[in-house]
Amino acid sequence: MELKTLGFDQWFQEKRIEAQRPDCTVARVTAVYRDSYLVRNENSEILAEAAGSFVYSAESSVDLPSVGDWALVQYHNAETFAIIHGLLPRKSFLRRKTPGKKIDYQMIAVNIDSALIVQACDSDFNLRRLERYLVMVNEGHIEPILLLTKSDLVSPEKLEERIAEVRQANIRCRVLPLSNVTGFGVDQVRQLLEPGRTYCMVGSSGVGKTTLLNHIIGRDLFETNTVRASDGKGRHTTTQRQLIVLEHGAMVIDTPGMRELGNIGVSSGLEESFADIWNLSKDCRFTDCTHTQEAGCALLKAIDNGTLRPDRYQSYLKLMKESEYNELSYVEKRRKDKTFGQFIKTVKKELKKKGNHLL
Ligand SMILES: Nc1nc2c(ncn2[C@@H]2O[C@H](COP(=O)(O)OP(=O)(O)OP(=O)(O)O)[C@@H](O)[C@H]2O)c(=O)[nH]1
Ligand SMILES: [Mg+2]
Ligand SMILES: [Zn+2]
Repeated sequence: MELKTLGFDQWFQEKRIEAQRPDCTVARVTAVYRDSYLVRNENSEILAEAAGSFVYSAESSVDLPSVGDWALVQYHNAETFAIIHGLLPRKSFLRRKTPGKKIDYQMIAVNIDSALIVQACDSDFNLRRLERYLVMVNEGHIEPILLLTKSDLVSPEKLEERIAEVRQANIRCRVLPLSNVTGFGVDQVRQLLEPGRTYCMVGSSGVGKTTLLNHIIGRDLFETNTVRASDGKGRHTTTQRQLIVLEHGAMVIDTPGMRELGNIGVSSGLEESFADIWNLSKDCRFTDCTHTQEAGCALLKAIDNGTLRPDRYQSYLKLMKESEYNELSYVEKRRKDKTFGQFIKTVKKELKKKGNHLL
């Protein structure tokens, strides 16, 4: 196998030269464990550890190796073990904000060409969640593809309806319906995966990501999430992100289902995901229009005359608000949080005065 087959193209070749580490070779990170990694090159896939100096120079966890990274490594012990000394710049990334107040990101995977956003056609289907995924994917400079699984659980009419809903929301990515039970659509997914390109599956737990991957591989390589009859709880749910190379050369990263995406903290992805609204807003009278009450707001006007759907407008505003908060500087955030803290204090005081001793 050549490095090219693993996605090492001209772009990475240049970055490798710029890195000026002739003492290292390159290998792709295929899995991340607590203190170690799996790295793969043209010959093997072996365990690796990060060099202390490299770990200490990292400013945050985002700078440490992620699944999909191209690492600068040195091989030891007859090439059975490797040390990672650095990373090549990333071409694209999938990240999400970690839950909690602190503005911190968690890398899901990097150097992805296309994201396979997986939603089931049954009750899991949710346009708002889909929009969030699209923002995340667009922000990371990745092509989105929507896979609608479990088509066997809905009528053909319902399936058509789902796809129509996606189109009505102005989502223009490729949409592929499929069923892991009947096999419908699985071949189309297989054909879509091109050799040398990296795909990352994202979506809620239980939508059938791992089942699809097993289906594509042609055997049950990975354990899937079966629901126990006794307590209704799932098991064998994916806990690890892993990059696997398919027989015909495409690479797929399976990820554990995400419970929630958290705040998105971006606006670049918003601009692309809501291109229709973005373009409309250029016609607002005021450049700092908040699109909520201003006279001459093009969005409000579009809702009035029926060219903009109110639910799409609402989710845009909601995501916009989250991203604006995230783009405040640290000091501004502290101030906002402090004001909120003071507000809580005042409320507590008031309640105390009224004789509520629970506080
Ligand atoms: N009816 C139906 N069931 C499916 C389909 N695809 C997967 N399932 C079932 O859904 C359950 C969950 O599938 P998984 O592949 O483990 O889901 P996952 O997305 O990998 O879940 P996490 O690893 O938790 O993120 C399993 O019981 C599958 O058999 C489908 O197309 N139709
Ligand atoms: Mg899984
Ligand atoms: Zn406006």
